[in-house]
Amino acid sequence: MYKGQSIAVILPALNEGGKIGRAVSRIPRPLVDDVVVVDDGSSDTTAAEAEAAGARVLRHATNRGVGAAIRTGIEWAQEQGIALTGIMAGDDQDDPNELVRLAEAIVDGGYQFVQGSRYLPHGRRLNQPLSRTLMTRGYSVLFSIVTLRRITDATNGFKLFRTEICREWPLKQSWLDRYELEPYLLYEAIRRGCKVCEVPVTKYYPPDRSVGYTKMKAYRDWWRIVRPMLLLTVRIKH
Ligand SMILES: Nc1nc2c(ncn2[C@@H]2O[C@H](COP(=O)(O)OP(=O)(O)OP(=O)(O)O)[C@@H](O)[C@H]2O)c(=O)[nH]1
Ligand SMILES: [Mg+2]
Repeated sequence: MYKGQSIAVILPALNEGGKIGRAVSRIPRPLVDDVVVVDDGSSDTTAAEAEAAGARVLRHATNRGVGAAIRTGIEWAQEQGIALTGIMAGDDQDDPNELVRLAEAIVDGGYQFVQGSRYLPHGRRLNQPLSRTLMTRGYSVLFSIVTLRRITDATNGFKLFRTEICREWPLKQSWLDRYELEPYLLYEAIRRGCKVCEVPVTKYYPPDRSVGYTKMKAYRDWWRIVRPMLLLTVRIKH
């Protein structure tokens, strides 16, 4: 709860055993009222670890994709009447203590959708591979051109928004089931004239390169991130 506004944070997770417990337990309470892990058909200890760390776990029996998992979380927050919904990485790459900055921007600053940015002044990225820097920077330039709005970190998964803003948006489309949903949310927030801002946050990558940090497959999943802005801009999708 921040100044009387309830907050739920959704962590989509696929086989994040060894990481999800820490990601959940670092989330500050009582700032956050509900931590919701959406376990998307994991075959490891993700659900048990998340529960033991104090999360509410919503389970998909089989893998449906990160977008489908986030959608499940958003629907849950809408049903519960939660004021502010956040999304964070289930692989422990964000700093939950920075959530308060996002809440301030909404409750004190009057914004409706707040996107975390590792590239704003005071934002940080630790151990980030060069390939990630090139891709996330390049993507954000393209995103800024098509939305006519300067966005420095359009692929950052750390965000907080007023739950109500997307109640009427067509989120249930199956083409949004994987990596498409998150950029879709940002694009729609801008296109529909919501008050959108970025705030500086930190993104962590494991210093040891042998520890996996991503479920993304090159090309296939990058196309999934790119396609919402292209297809919405040329109005092939809505
Ligand atoms: N529920 C669900 N979560 C997924 C799926 N694929 C990935 N995730 C989760 O989404 C979160 C982010 O996924 P990553 O692939 O690491 O992508 P990212 O952290 O946004 O970006 P990078 O680490 O820079 O690649 C993690 O918590 C993953 O477990 C999926 O199919 N279903
Ligand atoms: Mg990751």
